[in-house]
Amino acid sequence: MDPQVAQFMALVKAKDPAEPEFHQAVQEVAESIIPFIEENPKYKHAKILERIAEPERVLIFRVPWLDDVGEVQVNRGFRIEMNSAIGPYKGGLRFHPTVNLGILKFLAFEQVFKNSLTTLPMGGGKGGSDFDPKGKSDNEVMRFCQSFMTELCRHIGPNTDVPAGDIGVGGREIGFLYGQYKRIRNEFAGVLTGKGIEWGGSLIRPEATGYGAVYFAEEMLQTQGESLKGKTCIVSGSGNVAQFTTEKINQLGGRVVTISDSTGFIHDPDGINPEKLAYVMDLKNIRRGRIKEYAEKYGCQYHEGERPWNIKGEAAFPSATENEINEADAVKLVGNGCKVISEGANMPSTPNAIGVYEKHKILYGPGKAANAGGVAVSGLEMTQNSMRLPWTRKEVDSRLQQIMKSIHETCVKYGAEKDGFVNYVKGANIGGFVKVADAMLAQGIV
Ligand code: NDP
Ligand code: 2IT
Repeated sequence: MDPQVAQFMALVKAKDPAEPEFHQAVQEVAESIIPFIEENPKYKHAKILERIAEPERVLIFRVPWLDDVGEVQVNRGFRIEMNSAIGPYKGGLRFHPTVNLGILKFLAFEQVFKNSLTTLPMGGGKGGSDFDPKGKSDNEVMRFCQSFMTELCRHIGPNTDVPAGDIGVGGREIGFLYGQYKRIRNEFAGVLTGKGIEWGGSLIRPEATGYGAVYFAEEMLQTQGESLKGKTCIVSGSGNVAQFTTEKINQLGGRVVTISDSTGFIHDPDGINPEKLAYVMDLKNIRRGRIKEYAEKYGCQYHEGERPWNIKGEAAFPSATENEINEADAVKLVGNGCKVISEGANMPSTPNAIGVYEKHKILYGPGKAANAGGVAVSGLEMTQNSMRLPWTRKEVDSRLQQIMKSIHETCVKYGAEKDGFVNYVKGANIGGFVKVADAMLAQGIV
């Protein structure tokens, strides 16, 4: 490791030794940014990187609620307000039993750079809870969301901090959270994004992360005169991002042969066509069942406890969770002829997996660039809320495509190497950094 990176990381780790995901996210950025700062000393003297790695504010709170049998349950709620240099804190809420401070800090840190890349005025934040929505009734989820918002509503606002969804937080949860905010504050405000279309939501927001990750893959492939048409695609996850990734790949003439959940993956060599995707959406969003049922319904293979990375395909869209592709998985993907990896999930590839992509010069779009379409359309939802005027599907989709194109251009601008290879990791990190860093310089030591 570069000695300056090692020195910086030693300080970060000494402060919060028990946050490995946060260290991982910070180190990846530091490896790109420290050489850049050496060439641009104004950032060094102002200790911009040191300040960016320290949240502006961290909120941790108790979330008590009553379950259906009348027993008291206690969860922990969090909101990390990471950086507000270029706009109000913005980022999702995650409800999953693995949630802890380190995971949310990694997500909030990534969000700062991602939001900057979108070109829209949004700072970075993230929050959530160790609450597990799986197996809970709608009423239990509602009571939990109401208790969570009863505390969170003191800290957020349309010009302060605007949460949205992430793992375990979709339309149902945003509805319950919004209802409680409105009741307590007596304000119909654009304080959350991912809202229902009847009450201030934006068309295309549910689709945006998946569509954006596919648009980004198309941009990367175009640099080599290729496209997704006719390509076999490996997708992980079967939630919001995986579903709309699959929908857009189908529309562009690709074939998705895998999807997964936390218990295993299905392999359907014929492809998950629109009819089968409608089944997945009903299974996951309405019936809240397991992906295994897909294999039973369509007579294809189900691989219990495995991830899909040993399946042959030319494009991969990890869309489940962090560190879901390790070095051995990356070797398998590359060995099977995978040419492009576009990350719908946040930090799904381990550092060693990224090393494999770089060694083989794979087109690799890291999450903070490739999945920025979700938060970008959240930004467009905020704009429409401010104007009190909704845009058409076509309008939002064309803006999303334009934003993904612009993120790609930024990555090329800062990440193109002498031999023409584009290092999208470096490009996204520096491209995301510059705007935030310049804003921080202008605003003084705050
Ligand atoms: P969902 O809750 O809708 O779906 C998550 C999917 O990933 C489910 O299939 C889930 O399986 C699976 N999964 C979750 N945790 C694990 C785990 N630990 N191991 C294996 N599988 C797991 O979430 P989203 O689709 O919204 O989010 C997916 C990823 O995309 C996350 O990394 C998120 O941070 C990222 N992302 C989301 C955005 C959004 O707008 N929603 C925007 C940008 C990034 P199961 O049902 O069994 O738990
Ligand atoms: O990781 C992410 O970018 C999200 N979960 C979406 C955040 C948002 O504010 O829409």
